[in-house]
This record gives sequence, structure tokens and C-alpha cells, in this order.
Amino acid sequence: ACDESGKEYTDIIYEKAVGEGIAKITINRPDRRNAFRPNTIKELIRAFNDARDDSTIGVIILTGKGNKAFCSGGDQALRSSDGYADFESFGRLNVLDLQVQIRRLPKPVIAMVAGYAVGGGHILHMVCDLTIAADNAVFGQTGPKVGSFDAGYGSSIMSRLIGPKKAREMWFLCRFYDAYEAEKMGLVNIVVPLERLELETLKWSREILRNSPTAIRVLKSALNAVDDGHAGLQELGGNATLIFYGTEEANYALEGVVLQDTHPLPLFSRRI
Ligand code: 1HA
Repeated sequence: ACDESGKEYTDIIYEKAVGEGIAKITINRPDRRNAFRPNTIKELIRAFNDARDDSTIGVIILTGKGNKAFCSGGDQALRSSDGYADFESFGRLNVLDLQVQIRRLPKPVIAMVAGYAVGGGHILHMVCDLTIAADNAVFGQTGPKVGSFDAGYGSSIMSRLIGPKKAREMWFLCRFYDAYEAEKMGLVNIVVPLERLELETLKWSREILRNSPTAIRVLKSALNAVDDGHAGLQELGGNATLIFYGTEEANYALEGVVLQDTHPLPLFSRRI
């Protein structure tokens, strides 16, 4: 598969359901339980960018190839003293850029989870807007067992999702939780039989697509705003500007019309 840039993907599969409004991004390293290497993340970032810019796409599904894993985090065979290194001579932690990208992406991203979502893979599902889990899904953090941790979104978003006590439990004990436990904890939206996972995810996607994309875009940024601080307000504020650009008032100003000279005053007379 390739996107509009024409470049091929090796570590992921990127598909768009033509006429449906749905893009599907699949991590395609099943023999490594869909662990990501820096190149995987670069390809994910490219695909998410493409889906963001494609005005026919309204919902993005993130998943892993096969039924054994959504994603098992960073490829441990590539760990070095400065991050994860594949084709370059230095290490990277570029999954952090992907987390931010998903969080700020103005379209809903749904994690479709079968099998393990652990380590950095667990954080990826947490930063998605919704998670649909198969009944064979398993969730957990492993960092403190393997010399790692995510003290960024991996900690703060988790604490918001499941509460500070449960977040401590998840990080300090590094236990694994089955799909039903995860549902009770508030980590996932729904658990469905594995064979219905894709259908259920499409059903949720289509329900979202029936609603206003602008309303959803603003709501996503509003739901993130407090937690994301200045960056969250910037995203929310950007949406206000975007909507403002479509108003008569902004366009009068753009054309150099003195607003006081226009009768009736375009937006000032509106009551909220
Ligand atoms: O913490 C961070 C970060 C923090 C800050 C900033 C950036 C970060 C970026 C990443 C991360 C992390 O992700 S740290 C956590 C890394 N991940 C793990 O510790 C999970 C390691 N894997 C497992 O615990 C298990 O493999 C599993 C529970 C997911 C599945 O177990 P299962 O079904 O028994 O399969 P298993 O036999 O263990 O694995 C199948 C194959 O996949 C094995 O290879 P094979 O012996 O067949 O050659 C196994 O080595 C490989 N594999 C699984 N997970 C990974 C992996 N290879 C590389 N990296 C993996 N993560």
C-alpha cells in the first residue's frame, strides 16, 4: 500500500474504504506481536497525516495484524542506550510524536484491539479516542519489568482514564488485565467476541460518521483541553479560528470593510 506521496509501506498496512469515510491503519509485524521500530512509527505518522488531510475520511481505525496482538510496544531487540534504533545510527523514542499526533488529530481515532496491547502498545490504545476490544484482548504495562517507563501521556492519560489508584497498580505491579477487567476499569468502551471485532468497530465508525464532523472535532479538542494545557487550548482555539473564518464578520474584516460602517453589524447582534 502507498499514500499520495507514492511511498510504499513495509511495517504497516494503510487502507481506505472508498465512499465509506473510514481509514484503517494496521501495524504489520505479527511475528513480533506487532512491536514497533522507529520505521514503523515513521510510517504510522505518514499514514495518520494522510488520513488527516483526506477530506473524505472521517474516522481512523488503528489496529494490529492478526489476532494475537494489537501492539507489544517498542521492539526490544532494537533497544539501545539512546532509544530504539533500526536503520539509523542513533536511537529514537519517536512513538511520543505519534501519541501527540493522535491526540491532536481532528478526527476520531478508534483502537481496534485483539490480543495483547502491552507496553508502548497499551499507551497507543489509550491515546486513541475509543477502544473496541475483542474478548481475547489483554492489557498491561511492562516498562518497569524491562527497564522502561512512560512518564508522559502513558501516566497522565492512564490516571485520568482509570483513576490514580488503579494507574499506580497498573504501573507498579505490571499485571496483565483481560478484556472484561479492562472494561470495568474504564480502559475500553466495549468488549465483543473476536469474530465480531471488525464488524462492531465498523458499526461504531458509521454511527460517528452520521454526526457532524465539526461538532466532533471541537468536542475532541474540548475533551482534551484541560489535560493538555496550553497545547490543548491551542487546539481548541484553532478550531474557534477555523469556524470564525467562515463567518461574515471575519470576511468583512479580511476585505478591509470597517465593521462599524456595515448595517446591520454582522455578528455583534447575535445573542449566545
Ligand atoms: O516504554 C516504552 C517507551 C517509553 C517512553 C518512550 C518511548 C517508549 C517506547 C516503547 C516503550 C515500550 O514499549 S517498553 C515495553 C516493551 N514491550 C514489552 O516489554 C512486551 C514484550 N513482549 C511480551 O511481553 C510478550 O511477547 C507478549 C505478552 C506481548 C506476548 O507473549 P506471547 O504470546 O507468549 O508471545 P512471545 O513468545 O513472547 O512473543 C512472540 C515473538 O514476538 C517472540 O519472538 P520469537 O521468539 O518468536 O522470535 C518475541 O520475542 C517477539 N516479541 C514480542 N514482543 C516483542 C517482541 N519482539 C520485540 N519486541 C517486543 N516488544
